[in-house]
Amino acid sequence: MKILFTKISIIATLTLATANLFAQRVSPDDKYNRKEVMIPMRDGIKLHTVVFTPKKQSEKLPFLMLRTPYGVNKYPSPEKSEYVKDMAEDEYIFVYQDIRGRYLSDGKYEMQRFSRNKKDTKSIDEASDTYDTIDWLLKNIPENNGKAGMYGISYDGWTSIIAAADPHPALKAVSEQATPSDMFMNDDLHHNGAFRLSYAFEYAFMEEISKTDSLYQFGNYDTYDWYLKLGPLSNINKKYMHGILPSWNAYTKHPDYDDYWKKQAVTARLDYPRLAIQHVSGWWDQEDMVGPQDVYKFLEKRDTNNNNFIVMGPWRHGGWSRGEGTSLGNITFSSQPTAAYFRKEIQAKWFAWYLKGKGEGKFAEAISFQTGSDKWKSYATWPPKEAVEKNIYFHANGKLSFEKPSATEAKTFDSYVSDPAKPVPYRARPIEETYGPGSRWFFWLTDDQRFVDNRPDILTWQTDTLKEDITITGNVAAKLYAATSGTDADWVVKLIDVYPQEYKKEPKMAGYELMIVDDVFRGRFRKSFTNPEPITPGKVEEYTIGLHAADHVFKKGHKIMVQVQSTWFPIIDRNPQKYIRNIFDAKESDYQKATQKIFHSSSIVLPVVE
Ligand code: PG9
Repeated sequence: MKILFTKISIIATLTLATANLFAQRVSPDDKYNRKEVMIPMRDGIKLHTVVFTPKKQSEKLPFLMLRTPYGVNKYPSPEKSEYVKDMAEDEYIFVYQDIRGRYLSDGKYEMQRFSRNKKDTKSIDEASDTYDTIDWLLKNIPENNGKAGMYGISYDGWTSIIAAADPHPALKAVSEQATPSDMFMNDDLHHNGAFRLSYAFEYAFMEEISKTDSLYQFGNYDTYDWYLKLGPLSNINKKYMHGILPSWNAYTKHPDYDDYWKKQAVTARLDYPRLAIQHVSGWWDQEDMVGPQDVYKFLEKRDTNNNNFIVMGPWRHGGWSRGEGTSLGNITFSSQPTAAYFRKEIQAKWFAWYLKGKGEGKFAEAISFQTGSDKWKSYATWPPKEAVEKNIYFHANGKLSFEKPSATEAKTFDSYVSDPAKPVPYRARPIEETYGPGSRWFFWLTDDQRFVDNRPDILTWQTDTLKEDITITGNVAAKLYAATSGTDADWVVKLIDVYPQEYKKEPKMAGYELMIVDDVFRGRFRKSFTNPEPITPGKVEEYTIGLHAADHVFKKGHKIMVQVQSTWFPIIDRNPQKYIRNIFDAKESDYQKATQKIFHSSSIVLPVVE
């Protein structure tokens, strides 16, 4: 333990020093002046803030603010940042702030801090810190026009939407991009109650071991191996962390959907869109794909003033912020610069209208880059009403078709043995540390699924070659009829676009198996996420698994494929397959093999647009 603490304190010291080393040097050709200020909050804590104002300013300008746990000294003059350079040309006062307790800000950091008790006037939260910052900026940076906007990706998207939940009156527009919404149901930490082990552990370490980002030193490049050797989850604390990561400790105490998760959810903190809100989501976002769609949906029901918008594109987590966006992993989008288009034509125009009144102010309710056809689309509602639900069924002999199975066939099944000692890797090994050197984490959702084709613990169904295009736009769900010999089970379902075996357009893509939507469901939560229940061995149960939204064309000549499996490691922890009240308390001997049966009455419910 002593050795551990010494190692950790070295990391902490090193990273604090490097935070300053990375401080962006100011260059004489910058178009913006830069100043660093410590802004006092209502409880006296000061937050480190960098303010960029144009050297030549033609009019009073709005603030555009980003609040982050990841350190702000790295940001260059705005015209040199790919993410905001289009907006920098339009001129704004750019504000970057280290949130409380991170990098050069004072105070104590709490990951995704809960909302304060407003009756206690001294209490604080991220919304009050934003409020106090805007108040200070309005009074102390004279070149402003009295308006502020916020934007940011992921944690920075979350700080933006949380500010919108309890906004300063000057806050007029928020573009939340890839915010997590509900960490038990979706996004970084769990999916449908299944725990995202590698992400949760590595992220808690990265953020909580010191004031600046630090990677865990696994000493094993293939973390698949490390996590398998770890054994039961309790070994994280027993062998390595010894209770020093507050978030990890909280995860171990809240294995079900209790108030801890319910209160943390963004939608529990929002009421209606009091200001203009844009939600941005990537179809292959490996961290927070669902968050923006969830928050959009919640606010849309209460959006009487047409203040709520959504943009979805073919991006990984934050993929719209840099590069052209003509490709992702192995997938190309017909030479279309989707990310550059977003930044210039969507993001910049949206803020110009809401913060400066410039432009026409006409924005589609939902903008989506439809994959497969590779076309930008606008929709009056999201999901569009035109889509019709159609079931595609899992038949015997691996056939997938829109034809309903007969009553006799529906009673038959395919089966596999799921062994927690040999879990299916979620991406081809080596599985590098999530944010470690050479990590392929960022693209894994677009990986070719042929890497698991020959495993005996995966079932596959596929259609004949499609004779015409099939377009799906909206939410996809799996309806599984499944039984297990155990008392708990995970069900992973992937909907895959199989490219033709001969693909002259791009030969390296011949036969490629591209996941379009996918997710996991932890069986114990089939009746309630709050009160889990064991599964009766052998009993056929119905599982409805939301696979989330897609806007995709399965092209003529392609095939549609479905895969089902029960492990997805180490992104999802191993289900012991024996019901243990709290899986964080499971012993190694609790992990057992199970025989899984998937009945031919199962299907995927597709939102088909004719
Ligand atoms: N996905 C990261 C995160 C956001 C919010 C909470 C925890 C993790 C991120 O990219 O910021």
